[in-house]
Amino acid sequence: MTDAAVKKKPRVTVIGLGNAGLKTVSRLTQSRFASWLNIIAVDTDKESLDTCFAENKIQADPEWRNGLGCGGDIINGQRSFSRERPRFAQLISASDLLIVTGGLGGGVCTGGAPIIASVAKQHKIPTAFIMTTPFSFEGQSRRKIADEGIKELLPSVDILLCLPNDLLFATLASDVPVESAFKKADQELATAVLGVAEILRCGNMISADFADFKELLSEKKSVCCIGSGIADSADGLNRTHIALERMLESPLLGSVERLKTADAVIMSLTGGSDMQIGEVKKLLETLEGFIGKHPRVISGVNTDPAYENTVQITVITISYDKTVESSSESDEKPRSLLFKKAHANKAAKVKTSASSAPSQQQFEQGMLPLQIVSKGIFHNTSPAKYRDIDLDIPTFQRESIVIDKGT
Ligand SMILES: Nc1nc2c(ncn2[C@@H]2O[C@H](COP(=O)(O)OP(=O)(O)OP(=O)(O)O)[C@@H](O)[C@H]2O)c(=O)[nH]1
Ligand SMILES: [Mg+2]
Repeated sequence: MTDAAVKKKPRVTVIGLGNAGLKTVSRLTQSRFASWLNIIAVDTDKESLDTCFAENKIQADPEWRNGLGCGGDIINGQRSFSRERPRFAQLISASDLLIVTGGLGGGVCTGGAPIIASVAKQHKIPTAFIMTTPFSFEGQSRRKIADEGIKELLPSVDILLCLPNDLLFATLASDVPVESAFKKADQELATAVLGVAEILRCGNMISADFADFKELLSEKKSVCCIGSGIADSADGLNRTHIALERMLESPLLGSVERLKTADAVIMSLTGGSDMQIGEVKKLLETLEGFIGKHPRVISGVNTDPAYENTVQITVITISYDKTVESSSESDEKPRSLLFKKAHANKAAKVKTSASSAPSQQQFEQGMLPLQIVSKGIFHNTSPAKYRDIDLDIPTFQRESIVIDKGT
C-alpha cells in the first residue's frame, strides 16, 4: 500500500433517516469515535429533528408536510424527498462514501431512502445502506412496507445491509418495555454503522476494496449479520480478548455459530497508536478459531488517535442463501436478508463490452435524471411475476438501462 493511500482520509457522510435513523445518528454524534464522520439527520418531522443531537439537520419538504412525519406512508416519504433532490445532491457531492441508516417500516425512511440512493448513484458516490427491519411485534403491515422499501432500494444501492430487529429479541427479557427494545436497537445500529464505516476506511479500502466488499454481497441473496466489540485499557491487560468476547456477544451477530458457517467474513480492527503488533496477531489468530475453514475473508487494521487505549473489532458475516437458485419462491422468504441486485453487475459488463465496440461509442448518451418511484397506488397489490421477475417494475429500472436523452 502506498503512503498516499494510507494518508488519504476518506470523506464519509452518514445520513440518518426518519425517527429510527435520527436516534442512531444522535448516538453516533455523542461518540468520540465518530468525530471523523460527516453526520446528517433528515426527517420531515420537525419534532423528531428538534430532539436529535446531530449538528447538521435537514427538515425535508417543510412546505408540504408542515413539519409532520409521513404517517407510515411510503408515497409521502418519496414525494417529500423527491422535492429535496437538489439539497441532497449538494450535501453529499463531496463524499467518498455515503452510509445511510434508518428503520424500514415507516414512511420517511422507507420512502426517502431510495431517493437518496438515486441521487448518490447519479453523482457516482458509493453507498452502503444499513437498515433495520421491523420487530415481529410491530405487525405484518410494517413488514410489508419494509419489503417494499427493500425492492425500491435494490436498483440504486451498492451495499444493502438489512439488520432484523428481531435478532435483538434473543437478548431481551419478555417483560422489557417496547421503548427499551428500541433504545437497544438504537445502540446496536449506531455500533453497526460505526463498524461498517471503520471497515470501509481500513487502509485504502474505499478506493480499492469497496469493490471486493460489494462483490461479496453481489449476485447472491444472502443473510448478513454484524457484530462489534470495544474495550479499553481500563478493561485490563487483555483488552483485545475482551473486545473479541463483546463482539461475539453482539445481538445483531445472532450467534457465534454464524461465524463458523459464514461463506464470507469482513472484519476490521481499529485501535490507537498504542495498539501493539502482538495484540493484533493474537486477536486475528483467536478469531480464526471461530471462523469456518473455507470462507472468503477481508480484513483490515486501522489506527486512529481517537482510539487511544482502545480497540474495536467489527465483523460482518455473509452466508449465501443456498435455496435461492433451486427455489422460485425465494421472494416469500423473510427479509432478514441482505440483497444485491445482479443486474448492476450485468449492466456494468454490458456497458464495458458496448464501450469497446467502436461503432457504438459515437452513440453514447447521457443519463436522464429519472427518479426511482414506487408503484404508487398499486404498491399494495401483488406483483405480476414471470420467472421471478417483477414485471411491474419498468424494464429500464430492472436492467439499470441508461435512457436515451434524444439530443
Ligand atoms: N432503533 C429504533 N428503531 C425504531 C424506533 N422507532 C421505530 N423504529 C423502527 O423503525 C421503523 C420505522 O419507524 P420510524 O423510524 O418511526 O418511521 P419514519 O421513517 O420516521 O416514518 P413515519 O413513521 O412515516 O414518520 C419501525 O417499524 C421500527 O422498526 C426507535 O426509536 N429506535
Ligand atoms: Mg417519523
